[in-house]
Amino acid sequence: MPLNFIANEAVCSSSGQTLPVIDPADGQPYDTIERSNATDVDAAVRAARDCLDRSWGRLSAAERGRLLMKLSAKVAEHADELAAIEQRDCGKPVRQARADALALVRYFEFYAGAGDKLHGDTIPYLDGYSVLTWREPHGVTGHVIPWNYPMQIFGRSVGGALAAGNVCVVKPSEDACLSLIRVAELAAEVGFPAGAINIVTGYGHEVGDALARHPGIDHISFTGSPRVGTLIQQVAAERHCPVTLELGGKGPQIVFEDADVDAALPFLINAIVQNSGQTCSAGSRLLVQRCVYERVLERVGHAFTTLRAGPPSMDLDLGPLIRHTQLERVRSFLAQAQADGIPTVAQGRIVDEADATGYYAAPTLLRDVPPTHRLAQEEVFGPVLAAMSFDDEDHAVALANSTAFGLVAGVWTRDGARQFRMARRIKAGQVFINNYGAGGGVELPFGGVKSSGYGREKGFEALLGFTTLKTVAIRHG
Ligand code: TXE
Repeated sequence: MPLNFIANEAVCSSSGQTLPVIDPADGQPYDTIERSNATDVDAAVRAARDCLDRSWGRLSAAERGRLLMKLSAKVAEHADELAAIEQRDCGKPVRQARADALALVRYFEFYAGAGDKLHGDTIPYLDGYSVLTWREPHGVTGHVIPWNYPMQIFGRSVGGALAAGNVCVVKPSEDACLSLIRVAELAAEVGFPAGAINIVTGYGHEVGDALARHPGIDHISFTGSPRVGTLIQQVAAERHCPVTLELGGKGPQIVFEDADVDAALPFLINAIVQNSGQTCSAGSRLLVQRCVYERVLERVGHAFTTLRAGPPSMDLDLGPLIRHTQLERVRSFLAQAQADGIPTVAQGRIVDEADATGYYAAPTLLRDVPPTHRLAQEEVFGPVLAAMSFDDEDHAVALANSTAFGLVAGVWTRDGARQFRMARRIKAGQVFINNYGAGGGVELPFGGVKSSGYGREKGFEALLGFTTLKTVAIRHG
């Protein structure tokens, strides 16, 4: 029965109500979380502000970094425990859950060493003046986190915010809260002051909305659907609160005729299979040059037939999807494909050991998907790969840029000049050449253009987003 975590204490919600925690592997409830509301958000924001004023805001960047490093080490000690929690809560295969825990370790480590490298400039100005800029924290930052990579997204968002000198109020997804509550407990154990990290659980339209509206929140980081991103942006705009939005994508994986297909294959598969396709940076469109289209589809199709979905504990290629509605969503895309005559090239299988009541989807490769079809335009957020062919570079660029999204793209070609041209012409926040980093790379700035959102997380760039710049002009004498 994990409770909210406010000011380093486990507390019940003011409503006294709870929500069930469902195991995606069998659809059964096995725990509860608090169903919080605006009153609980207010308590968390007050605790955070108090911490900022009395404690966190008085620490040097080096002292904050030391605490983050301790937390990194503590999370590493508890990686198996956290992975086990995440495995059950999100339905992640063992390897994925463990990779997520280790990514969290790495985020805290990275930001522990980064906070004291943030500095401003001195700017030449009029005679008799000294002008300098300071990087200051926003203050109390709000973090609305989804269910697909709770630990990773917490690490990249909260890690950066804390390192930059902010204190945090976190609203995890109602579908995946448990690991983050445990991480907040670990933070308290290593000496984070009360109020530096606060977790308030519950529904988005109750807790998330209250967080976005709260006048004590100075910056909001949101990762989730474009629909909710728009809502948060609107609410935040009313009080001119800055937001960072990461709203998903429709990543193209582009294979030219000179590509090393042997090298590409595992990346092409992993980019859509990782976390059962529930990845914002998933490579969900496969664009292949026409002259090698059949050959590449045959290879990818064969690989798909070997994929297996099953119980997370079996550590197969895929676990279940997060919840029933997500499975329904994937099924509706596949039904539409069938109704519209889009051919299925290959499917993986769901193993017999998988519970019939679990939320399993077989990985599916579709071909000749019309570029304007929903399957080529909308984020399925499941293990469905939409293949289509292109004639030349211009055509590949046009297809790659033809969706509302622009988060991540992959390009496979041996031609060095083309690598650069493609990297320049693709409208996305990240372009991978001869690799595809679905979600990876703590050091690499990450975020989108167009409907994928704005602002950057990960890497040093994220730290800048968690600060505001103050210009100080001193006239001497
Ligand atoms: O997202 P929501 P859902 C995409 C993906 C998926 C679709 C729907 O395509 O199929 O979104 O997923 C909180 N005010 N992504 O419905 O609702 C909510 O509680 C404030 C891509 O799960 O956007 C949760 O904590 N907050 C994505 C978070 O928003 C609100 C990851 C995300 O949930 C709110 C997840 C409100 N009014 C889904 N309503 C990615 N970019 O990785 C909900 N929330």
